[in-house]
Amino acid sequence: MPHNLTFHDKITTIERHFLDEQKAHPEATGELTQILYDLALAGKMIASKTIQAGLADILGATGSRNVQGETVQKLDQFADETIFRLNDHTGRLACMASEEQDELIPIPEKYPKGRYVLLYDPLDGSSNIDVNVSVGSIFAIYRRKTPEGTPGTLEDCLQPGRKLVAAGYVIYGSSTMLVYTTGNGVHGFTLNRMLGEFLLSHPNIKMPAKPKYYSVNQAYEPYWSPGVLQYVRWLQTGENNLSLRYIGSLVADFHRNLLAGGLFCYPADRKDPKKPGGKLRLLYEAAPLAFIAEQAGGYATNGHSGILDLEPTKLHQRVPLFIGDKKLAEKAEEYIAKFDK
Ligand code: P6P
Repeated sequence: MPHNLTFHDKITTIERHFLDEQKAHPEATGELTQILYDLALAGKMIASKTIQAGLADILGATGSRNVQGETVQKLDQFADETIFRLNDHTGRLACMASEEQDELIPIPEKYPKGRYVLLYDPLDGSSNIDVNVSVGSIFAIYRRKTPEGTPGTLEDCLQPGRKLVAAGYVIYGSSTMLVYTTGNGVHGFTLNRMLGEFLLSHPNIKMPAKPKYYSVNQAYEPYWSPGVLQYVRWLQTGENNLSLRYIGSLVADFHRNLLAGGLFCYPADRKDPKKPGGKLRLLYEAAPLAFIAEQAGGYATNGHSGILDLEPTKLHQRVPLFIGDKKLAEKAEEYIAKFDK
């Protein structure tokens, strides 16, 4: 039986869930609901391609033409274009930003500009696809700050996570799931491929009180600060009784820790001088996942302060990330404050 569902529970589609949630906000225009619905549709479209990824070699490698004569795209390019094309013409967005695009993505001149801003990582961990490891899409939605009807600007994108109106991810794994929050709890939906419907399978997700895992790339140990090293050593003690699980795919690691209880960290390291602040991105990776983590009873920090309180300055800025179990994440701030002068 799926997680915490019993036989007689009603069947709720994601559309029905979005509409029920919208009822709780009488002032809602339905625009945010529609954006979420379009992102669920994007998830279905990307899922349909990820399950064929392994066949690219047979059906045609990236950039070549497959047996149907279609040009085979890199999956992350396909995911990026799918999310853009589902949202560029709807009149619900002022602008977008994607991990795949260096600059802010304007809404084409011919289309109306809306009240929201969508930031997304279309396919995080795409290098894992070739070895059949779960990957995911991550999205963050803000209300615009600049005047309605005008093209969105960087100011609309560079907002702290506290201002998020919605955040979520789609994980393409043994099953396809969409997990999201609008600040009223975290809810998970599993894709029924036969119906093409996301069905509510994980209502009101809360991180278990007793965490089971910690996730970090131990190979970077020689490049960590003293505080991070002491913190990870503490995670490994019998006091925490944790197992190490590290998939190397952020959404997969985060999702496992969300459901089973655990702490994921990608600390700053001295390994790559170009990435002194860790590898992961603030706007469309750390902040949306931090919103979900906090709504599920967890916490996310850069080792000094809450991820959701950080004021972004650049679209693709990186940030050290300790996210998941609240007590374990808070401890990272203690160790770094104590050992990193
Ligand atoms: P490393 C995947 O490339 C990714 O961006 C995240 O999904 C993942 O958590 C991280 O990088 C893994 O990085 O340096 O441990 O291989």
